[in-house]
Amino acid sequence: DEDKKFWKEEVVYQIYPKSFYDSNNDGIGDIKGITEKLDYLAELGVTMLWICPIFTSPMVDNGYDIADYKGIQKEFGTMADLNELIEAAKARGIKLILDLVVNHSSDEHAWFQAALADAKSPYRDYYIFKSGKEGNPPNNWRSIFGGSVWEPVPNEENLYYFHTFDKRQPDLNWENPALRRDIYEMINWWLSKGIAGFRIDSITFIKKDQDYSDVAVDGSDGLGSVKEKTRNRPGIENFLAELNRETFQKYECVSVGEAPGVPYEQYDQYIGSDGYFNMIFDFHYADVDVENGSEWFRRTNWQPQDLKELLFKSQTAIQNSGWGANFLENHDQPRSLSKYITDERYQNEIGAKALGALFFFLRGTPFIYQGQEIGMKNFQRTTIEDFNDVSSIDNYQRSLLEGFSEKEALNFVNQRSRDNNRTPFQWDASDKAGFSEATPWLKLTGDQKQVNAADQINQADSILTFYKKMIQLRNHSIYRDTLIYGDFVPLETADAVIGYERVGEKTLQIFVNLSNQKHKVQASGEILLNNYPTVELTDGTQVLQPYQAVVIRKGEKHD
Ligand code: TEU
Ligand code: CA
Repeated sequence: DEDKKFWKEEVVYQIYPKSFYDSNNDGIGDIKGITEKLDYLAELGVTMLWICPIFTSPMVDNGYDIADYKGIQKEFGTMADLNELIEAAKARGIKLILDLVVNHSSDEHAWFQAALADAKSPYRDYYIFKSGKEGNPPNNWRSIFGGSVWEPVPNEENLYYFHTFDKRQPDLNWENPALRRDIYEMINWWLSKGIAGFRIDSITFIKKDQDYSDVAVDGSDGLGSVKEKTRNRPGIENFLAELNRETFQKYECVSVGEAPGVPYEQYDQYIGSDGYFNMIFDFHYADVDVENGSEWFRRTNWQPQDLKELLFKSQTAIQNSGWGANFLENHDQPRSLSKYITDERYQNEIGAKALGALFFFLRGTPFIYQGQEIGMKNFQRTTIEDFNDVSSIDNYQRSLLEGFSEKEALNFVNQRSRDNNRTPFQWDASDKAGFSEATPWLKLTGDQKQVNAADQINQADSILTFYKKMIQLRNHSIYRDTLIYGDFVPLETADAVIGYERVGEKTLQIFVNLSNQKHKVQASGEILLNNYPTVELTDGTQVLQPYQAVVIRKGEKHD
């Protein structure tokens, strides 16, 4: 069948290597640490790992600032360690995808160093340099991590270089064919090494409007968002089509685009049969709690039905065009339990399983972020000093600049900080949570006595066991074909209940009550998964308890 693809059948697990497992007790997670935990991952049932950047880097943005695309960052290990991981994973039927960060490099990359050292170097055109205007930067664009996108070039009069993210992440100049050739060569080098593919970082930012003209000011810093002029801009189609043609298309691999800012009308171009990528992440629903994904103080008062509408819109659009990458969490998002379960009393097994069922059975490839499967939560920090993430520090400062108090600013950052999801994985209840014997690079949440993998492994009703059951149901049961390839059909329910069907050879129904009130739903049939011990049954009507989630085989119960 034309539509069958290996990457549709995977269950992906995302690893933030710095925080997964520390094999040599220096307080920093590493590649050997992943290899040591492969049995845990195989037991869970995941079939593919996405590992965040492990390449040589000064770690300003924890590896999203790459100084050498073909080197391994020393605290993560060596190329031999990576080869060993690839082999050991393969032996367990687990594939590996790596993170491809090609919108920008580190300022320590040899290309950028050569560009700075000599105005006549061919590498100058690998980056974006421009002259200032009357002693000011070339324009008023605000970088995503705060401040101007323009950084003065040392020792050169009135010259600036461009960065969409941090000033230590200079953007690569995709207008230059020589740069593009070098990037493709590097990608093919990795794909030839036997990795299964890539998650492609910030890829919608590679085309900049060439007029470099000012945007409307939208903050007290006198700047306006860079996104307007650099995210999914006209002309990007040529770069993305060429990237696909010169690299991914030549391999039996998977390409997962991080593609914020693409309207649904353009999903055909991105994920259609000749699309640039096999699948992309859709952020429309993930940003339900904030107006603007990178300015956390612009919060919304979202309700479950808002999430439902966004999710249904997303699923419908993706179904019309191609395939999607489904997620609740990643290394840029807060913990889903803290974000989506608004009644704190249910930020527990009940809430975690409800969210699991909600996202895991959507049409698309599910991505589980490390710690999600044991119900890890946000960590409230009491001082800005305890944050590591560059964008958290920027959002704190911008909140102050916009007139919020220190307390409010800290609140915003605590709610949305990327450090929420970057705390070390909680392997057990011990002092250092079994992550390391040393003090971890980022503070532990401290709740490892309540939330840890060791306690959940042998517990029949744990969150971890529920995740195992979900994976079993999707990939190893008689419902496999329906859950992977079946259609997505939204159901009419009470506002606070999200209900949908997967319709294939069989029909399954998923109902999730996202409120602390009871709600009735029209459903009958065999219950395959349930986050409560029981369910009230009354003639085709089920009463869902607060945050109850059920997966039902539609129809009469039969053996
Ligand atoms: O993120 C891209 C991106 O658009 C981010 O601005 C995202 O919206 C933001 O982090 C939310 O606060 C990718 C990576 O996932 C992120 O970790 C990197 O910092 C960023 O690119 C730069 O490489
Ligand atoms: Ca280590």
